[in-house]
Amino acid sequence: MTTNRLDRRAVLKATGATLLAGALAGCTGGNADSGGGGSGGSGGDDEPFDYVSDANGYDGSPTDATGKSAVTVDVGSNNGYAFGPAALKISPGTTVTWKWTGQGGSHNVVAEDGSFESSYSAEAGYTFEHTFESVGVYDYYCAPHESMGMKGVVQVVE
Ligand SMILES: [Cu+2]
Repeated sequence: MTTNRLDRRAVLKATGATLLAGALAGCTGGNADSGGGGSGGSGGDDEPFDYVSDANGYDGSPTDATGKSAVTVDVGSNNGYAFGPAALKISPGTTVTWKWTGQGGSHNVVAEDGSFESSYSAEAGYTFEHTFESVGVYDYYCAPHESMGMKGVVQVVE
């Protein structure tokens, strides 16, 4: 049993190294002088949650809140450096309210595509909201903690 546990840890370590190598490769990949935008774009519909695959608190499946008019996401959940839930599925017209827990210091909420951005706050109870009108996948992160895995995604589906 002890052996199995050690094996599992070894596998996890190896996986982490592979992910890191992939991320570094991705960075240098942008040097290609093809002139055009990346063929991958902002991620296909087939893998809308790729962005949060390494996000803190993401358990592999999004929270389904489709059909609700309002949803709340904790800012600073888990160990303080996570969005809770990290992945959310909603319907068009839903208002998402990010609510600061007060854990983990100063956070903000920044959309990758620039469609929304909050101020910084470290205060419990601080809120920021955005209403998602259009179908799509909206990746976002906390600027000071993005590299630590404080990332989230909202998928808007009909
Ligand atoms: Cu943060």
